[in-house]
Amino acid sequence: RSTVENKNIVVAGFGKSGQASAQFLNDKGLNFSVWDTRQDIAIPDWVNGPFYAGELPDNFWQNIDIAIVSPGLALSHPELQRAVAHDVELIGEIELFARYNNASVIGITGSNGKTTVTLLVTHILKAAGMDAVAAGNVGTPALSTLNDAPDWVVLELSSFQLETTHSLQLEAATILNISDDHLDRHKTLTAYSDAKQRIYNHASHALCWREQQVTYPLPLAVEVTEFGASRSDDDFGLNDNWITWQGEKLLDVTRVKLTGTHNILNIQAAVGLAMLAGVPAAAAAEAVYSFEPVPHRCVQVASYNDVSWIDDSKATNVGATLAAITGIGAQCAGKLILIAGGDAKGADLSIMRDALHAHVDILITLGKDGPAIAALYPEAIQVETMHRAVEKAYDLACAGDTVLLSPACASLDMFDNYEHRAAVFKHAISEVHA
Ligand code: UMA
Ligand code: ADP
Repeated sequence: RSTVENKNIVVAGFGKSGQASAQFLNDKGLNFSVWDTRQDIAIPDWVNGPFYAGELPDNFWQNIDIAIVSPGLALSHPELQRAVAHDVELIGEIELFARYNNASVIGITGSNGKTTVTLLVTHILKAAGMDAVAAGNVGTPALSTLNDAPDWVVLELSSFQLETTHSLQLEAATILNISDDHLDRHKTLTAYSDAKQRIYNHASHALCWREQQVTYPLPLAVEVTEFGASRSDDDFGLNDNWITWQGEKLLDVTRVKLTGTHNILNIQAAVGLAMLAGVPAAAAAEAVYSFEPVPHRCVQVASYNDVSWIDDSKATNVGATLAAITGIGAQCAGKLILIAGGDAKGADLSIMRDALHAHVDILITLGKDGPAIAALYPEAIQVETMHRAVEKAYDLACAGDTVLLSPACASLDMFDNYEHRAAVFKHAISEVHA
């Protein structure tokens, strides 16, 4: 395995991954410098090496061998292009982890469902008595798992992380699904999907969605297990509210706390990954019943006058919102009132048109790309603030209706992040009801 000893290293980007990388190099007694594009970044005492905030000096890259690049920094950044021209090796925090890790690793990527599946696999492994931790894009940098040396690391991997990962060995890996996301950075769906394909480069086994060819390894050199929400005698299938394994009933969907067809796929993938880690199928299925839904992903947060308020603030792309409106639209007895909008990150929103017409009774839009969503639907109500959106929904909802916040967009045009957006939504509900 190639390591980073005796190299001139720069940590590029000083967010969570950059700080974890710097801490790791510090602990190893290695020299490094740090660069962040933000001028106003706070520099902690423990960083001994040079710290560059904002502009880099001329000829900076001349003596650098490796840059550990944060996922938030685009590889197309002019400074990183300059680095490439100077033959600097660009790797990410995940690649650094891969070069020093001894645990068995499961890798999960996809446009939607990564966090849910990552936490569900970890839950199943732990329930089976295994020493497992969740890390990666889910929030805990992968490098921070090296100290405790667990037997298993369940890694959520974003396309940005995969772009700079080269040698990660995975016992099992999945691309759950692919839909438009992050096109502001990746530019084309092919480039985005190619980044995701990198997860299979050194994987022993792949879990793929039967209905989406792009989730399969290309070339098909890896052993594949398939999942899908339709009848099948092969691998995972769905039959009368039962998830089946090789045609036999395995898991009763009505006993699970997660809702929606998309979560059936997530459960199949998670159970499949856990089985590949050695958990017997029946034990994996049993553990799923006790898994609590992850906040901000299609979770009911209030219920007044028989109106149900659902927080799906983590729906930051069109695929997630389509899953929510088709799943909830099919179940909901009364009207479905959708609150959507924010920053669409360059996605083609028009693919939502048919589903909006089929499942949504009232559409309320807000944010930067609110008008583009409103244009898909006659008589959409456009508002300026979340409070106004909630007020409108409250006035229009009757007993039996559902109000769903599922923005199909990132939150950064109006909020700090999707958790903040959810908090403002919840606060507004309690205010209008008071
Ligand atoms: N930034 C700069 N200049 C820099 C470096 C960063 O402006 O030099 C900005 C970025 O544009 C971004 C922010 O700082 O707005 C944070 O970026 P970062 O690369 O420093 O990110 P980290 O704090 O290291 O967090 C990253 C992941 N963030 C991103 O991919 C943007 C976190 O995923 C992840 O939990 C963490 O590593 C640990 O692995 C977050 C995320 O939003 C949840 N991921 C995207 C998503 O899920 O859609 C991909
Ligand atoms: P990620 O980590 O990939 O963003 P999450 O589990 O955090 O995935 O879910 C993000 C959003 O996607 C939520 O709105 C959730 O309801 C939705 N979602 C989860 N799984 C799927 C899926 N398999 N297909 C479509 N949407 C999904």
